[in-house]
Amino acid sequence: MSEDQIKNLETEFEARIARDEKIEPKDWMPEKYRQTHIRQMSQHAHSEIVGMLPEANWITRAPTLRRKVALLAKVQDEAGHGLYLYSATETLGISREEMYEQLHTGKAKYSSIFNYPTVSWADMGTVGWLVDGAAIINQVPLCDTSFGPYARAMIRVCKEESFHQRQGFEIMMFLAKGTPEQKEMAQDALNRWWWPSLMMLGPIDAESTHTDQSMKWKLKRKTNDELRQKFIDQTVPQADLIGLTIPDPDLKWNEERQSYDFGEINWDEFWQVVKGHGPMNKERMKARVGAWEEGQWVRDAAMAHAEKKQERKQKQAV
Ligand code: BYC
Repeated sequence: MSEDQIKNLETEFEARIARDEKIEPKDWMPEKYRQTHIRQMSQHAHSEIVGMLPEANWITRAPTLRRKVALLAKVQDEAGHGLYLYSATETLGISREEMYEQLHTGKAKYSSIFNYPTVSWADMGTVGWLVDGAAIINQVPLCDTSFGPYARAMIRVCKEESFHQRQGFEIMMFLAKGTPEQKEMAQDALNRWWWPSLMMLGPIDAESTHTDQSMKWKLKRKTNDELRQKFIDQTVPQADLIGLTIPDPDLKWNEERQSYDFGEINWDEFWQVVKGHGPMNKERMKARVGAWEEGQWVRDAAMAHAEKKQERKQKQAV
């Protein structure tokens, strides 16, 4: 293709983005657009899959049958989100094996938040309330992202996440109005998960390497700082409602901005976790790599069965 032809394609592509048209897998797209979508979407898929682990930790110890059923269903939903997202990413020309390999070798990231341990039942409340809560704030704008398969996957994912957020909040509400020990457990979980939940929305805009270009391509519809502020403004009244205290002495309503001012986030901790030095990074990777290796016989069996089926079909045809 000549340079002029590529320029024309680029101009037409930018015009389609400006008209808010969806870009579909077989449409022409700049290579960087394709690559940055593979990066973000596969990391999103990995987060859903690794994100099953902290909650799976409590399925056998859920306090009632109702809680166990709800938690099981939630963890299954997360698996479904991961599978949608892997499929959507495959439409960009990368195989699932390659994506897994990138995760297992540390080339691809997954959300920092899943490198923290879930040490009490109340953590099931904070994961649903805060982690799914932050995820919804991040993902609702993604329903309007420019790449069709990603936008469509997000619509269903958001509906399910919103249910997850409510089930987490309900756990917290219940504990907060329970015995003093239960309330203390809820407060302790909030103290541990608050700051990592703010970090989950990504580095401050000034340090975010991808935001500018991703906003231009309408991959991202809001910046990391905008999303973080929205999450804080939405969540503080919820904590007030159930009588829990956000662990930030600098948190204060700003009348002029009609938003909360908040304290300093420990970005050093965030980067340490992203670089693999969080409390649970090693364990999370061990679990995922182990699942991949132990599942080899299932993949082999499925392939052998498919080959036999194909052979039989060919024999019948002659
Ligand atoms: N953790 O330029 P930036 C769920 C990386 S799961 C680790 O701002 P971007 C759930 C970033 O990748 C939902 N790394 O990046 C599941 C980049 O490094 P690379 C998870 C992070 O992409 C189970 C570098 O830092 N949601 O809900 O413009 C149970 C610079 O950052 C993080 C998604 O995945 C992080 N937190 O913006 C319960 C949403 N933040 O790639 C719940 C989709 C940043 O250059 N993703 N980095 O090596 C996004 O919206 C965006 O990718 C982000 C980051 C806002 C996360």
